[in-house]
Amino acid sequence: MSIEQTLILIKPDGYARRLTGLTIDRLDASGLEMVAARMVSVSEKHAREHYKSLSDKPFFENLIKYIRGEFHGLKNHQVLAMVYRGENAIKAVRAIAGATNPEQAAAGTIRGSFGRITTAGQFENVIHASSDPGDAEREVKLWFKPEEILP
Ligand code: IDP
Ligand code: MG
Repeated sequence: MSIEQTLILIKPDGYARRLTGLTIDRLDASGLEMVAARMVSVSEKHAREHYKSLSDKPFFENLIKYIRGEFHGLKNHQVLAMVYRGENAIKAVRAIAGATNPEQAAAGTIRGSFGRITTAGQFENVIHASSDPGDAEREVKLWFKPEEILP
């Protein structure tokens, strides 16, 4: 067991469909602790940096549009970014989120209950959650300054 921090984003579909409260409720019920939260207007550069490991994927350009709210009419490009901390937080939050592909995500997970694949093939899956300790460290640093995170 180790105490970890993990980055969570409420993606534009989650924001637009008013799933922010429900998502936080599920995260809080896990017993993990919210240690940072901030509404972020996601720039093109920031989006590309966040998803840089996927830049060679065929869905990359649409992924950048998706995370910047361009498919949901979000003119402020807003995303709620949060850091949760606790024992095995990375895996725990991934379990609450469910599989990447909403059609394969287990019933009762956030993505299984509320995700969808659009007719254009975009996975809209409500929430981002860091996938491993390396990603979590990089992503927490990308979205938050150290002083914005509770000690
Ligand atoms: P993750 O969000 O579960 O960690 P990643 O493989 O890191 O999944 O992909 C990042 C995001 O890119 C996904 O959450 C989803 O929105 C989108 N995505 C991933 N794979 C596909 C795909 O095959 N088609 C369309 N969109 C995808
Ligand atoms: Mg990922």
